[in-house]
Amino acid sequence: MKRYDVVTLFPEMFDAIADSGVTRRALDEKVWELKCWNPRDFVRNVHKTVDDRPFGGGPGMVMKAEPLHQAIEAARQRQQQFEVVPQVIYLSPQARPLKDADVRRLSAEEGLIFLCGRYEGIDERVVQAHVDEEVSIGDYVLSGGELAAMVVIDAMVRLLPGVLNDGASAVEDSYSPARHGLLDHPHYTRPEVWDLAGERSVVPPVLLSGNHAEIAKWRRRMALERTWRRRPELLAGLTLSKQELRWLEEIKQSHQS
Ligand code: 9WO
Repeated sequence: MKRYDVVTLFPEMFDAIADSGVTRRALDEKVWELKCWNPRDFVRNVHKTVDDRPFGGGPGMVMKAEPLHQAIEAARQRQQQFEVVPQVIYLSPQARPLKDADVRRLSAEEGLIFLCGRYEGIDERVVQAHVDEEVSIGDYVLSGGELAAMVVIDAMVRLLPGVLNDGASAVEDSYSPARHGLLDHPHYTRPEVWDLAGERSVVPPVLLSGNHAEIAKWRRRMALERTWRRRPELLAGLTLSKQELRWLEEIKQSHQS
């Protein structure tokens, strides 16, 4: 079982992954566990102050070091019971954005502690003392690290054995865009003909043909076309087959006309 501890002023936010979808089912099946620690619970004074004004002046507030330190230590102690020595991850826009390879690397860890900041950030001495890795989910600022932590946890958990249904996970391994480096192909389901405001909207006939070799080729070609149109820079890192290079030429030709 993977063990994830989260240090956050807003533990209720994590109900979003604990109470819904495949992440919830995987929690029920003890594929992973989640324990939140609120720095506020480690403050002794009556006002439960977890933030203070920044040294040097300026707007906003900074999360105080001691409550964060106490919460991180509590999380470390819990993991130590299971003989896990967890890395501490700080969710921050001041980091290199996460890639699929990072998600796979982190999902291989037995336990992790996620540190979620709020306000203008956390006292830098906590980063120096505890943080092993800073992770960003993209170049934008959020109201706090919580949504980013949930993004990382969701992405890791779905990779764990038994989390996706068997068909899908088997397919994942050979077909995922991350593995083959292409974006996904389009998807269709019933009905074959959908009435959209009086217009007949149909499914590509090849998908109804029952010819699985042709279907696989169509999907691969659509994935290639989408990647070229939307994320052409992804193609640079790939080794394409002769067939795929032929398709790519056709795609470029048809784009010009
Ligand atoms: C910057 C800033 C500048 C001027 C005024 C206020 C400001 N707040 C911040 C800021 O970076 N706040 C962060 C809020 C402090 C750390 C936690 N917060 C956070 C994490 N926002 N966005 C993230 C995040 C994490 C991972 N990937 C993308 C965004």
